[in-house]
Amino acid sequence: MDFVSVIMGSKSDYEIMRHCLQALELFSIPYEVLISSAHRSPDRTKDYIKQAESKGAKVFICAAGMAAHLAGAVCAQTTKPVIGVPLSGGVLDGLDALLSTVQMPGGMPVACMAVGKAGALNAAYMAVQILAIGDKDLAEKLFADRAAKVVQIEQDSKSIEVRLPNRG
Ligand code: RP5
Repeated sequence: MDFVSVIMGSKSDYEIMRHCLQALELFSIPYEVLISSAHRSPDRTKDYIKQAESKGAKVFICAAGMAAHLAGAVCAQTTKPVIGVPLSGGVLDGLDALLSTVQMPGGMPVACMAVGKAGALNAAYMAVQILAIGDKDLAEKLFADRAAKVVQIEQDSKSIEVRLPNRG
């Protein structure tokens, strides 16, 4: 079965990454989620990638903070798309994780999302968009989600809107 694999470097990352899981659930995307670290459990991370690929993982989402090498370490083990989510938490407040995730060497891509909650959410959307390339029903769900956002913006605006009359 095709699924998305979500890996985070520590249990302390879960509070933010649950937003990613909720978004995958919104689109009824099967996923696996687990904790594995590039630094603290490198063998577990490497072994898992092979297992996940053999089970049908199509996209990997990797979230980590501080010296965030998880997405890069996973990229080294697979040619499936790897989406990185840099998380804040250290004294550099996510800038460390952002640079560690985004600055991959040529030929070894990680799609780096925003730092924190927006990045967690966007990682799920990016994975859904990748899967939707070959899935018309999923693509329709994405269009519907965008249309709902337009309606939401209009409703939110109406609740606070002040507009002056047009001139002339
Ligand atoms: C990273 O170090 C983890 O992804 C986490 O964001 C950060 C701190 O981990 P803990 O010390 O909270 O376990 O590897």
